[in-house]
Amino acid sequence: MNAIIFDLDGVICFTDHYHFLAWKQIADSIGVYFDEQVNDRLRGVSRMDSLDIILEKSKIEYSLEEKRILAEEKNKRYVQLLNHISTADLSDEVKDVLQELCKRGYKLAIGSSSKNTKYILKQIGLEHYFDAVSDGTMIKKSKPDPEVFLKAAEMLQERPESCLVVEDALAGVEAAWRGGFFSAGMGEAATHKHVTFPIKRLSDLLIIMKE
Ligand code: GL1
Ligand code: MG
Repeated sequence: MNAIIFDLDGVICFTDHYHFLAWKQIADSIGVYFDEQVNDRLRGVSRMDSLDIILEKSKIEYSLEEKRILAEEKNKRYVQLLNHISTADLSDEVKDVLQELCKRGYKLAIGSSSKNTKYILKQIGLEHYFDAVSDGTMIKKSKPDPEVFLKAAEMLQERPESCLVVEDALAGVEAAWRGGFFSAGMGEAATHKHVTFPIKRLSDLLIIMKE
């Protein structure tokens, strides 16, 4: 393998809770039940697809325009929460693993469904760190479709079979598998039947990826 493509939310940084808080405020405002279990299904899924999952529990049908307004409102709240993150939110483990993999000669990329990817990378001080950043602003279909990872591989000028995708979401491992990538899955993603390497923590990558 020549390259590693990292998911962002839940792998490089812990923005998951902010997504949860922002979606929870929206769900509460329209009286729709929302909890951590529903939130787990949103991992790796685009903003509009996430909203559709939340609205499964709604008794009311929302028009496309109403949904656009709700999604925009969620994003406004999420971005407000993101204002509080900084380089202090980049863990030592993530920093050390990225540095070591870079030293070992691997190309490093981001493959995230989030349209806020560039902003988050800037906030945590990784704006110029990756060889490629493929995100929600560049794709038509979010995970479990492999588009975001295929785009990253293309930017890196690598074939999928030369890349490892690192994920915390089932939809992310599914996308990696569909695209012909190897995958390392942590948390729930470690349980996917097609995950190549189930891992406990990010530093396990240093065992998998040779020096
Ligand atoms: C979107 C969704 C989130 C989450 C991320 C992927 O982020 O809204 O719920 O699934 O994609 O990690 P964003 O709103 O930042 O584009
Ligand atoms: Mg994730």
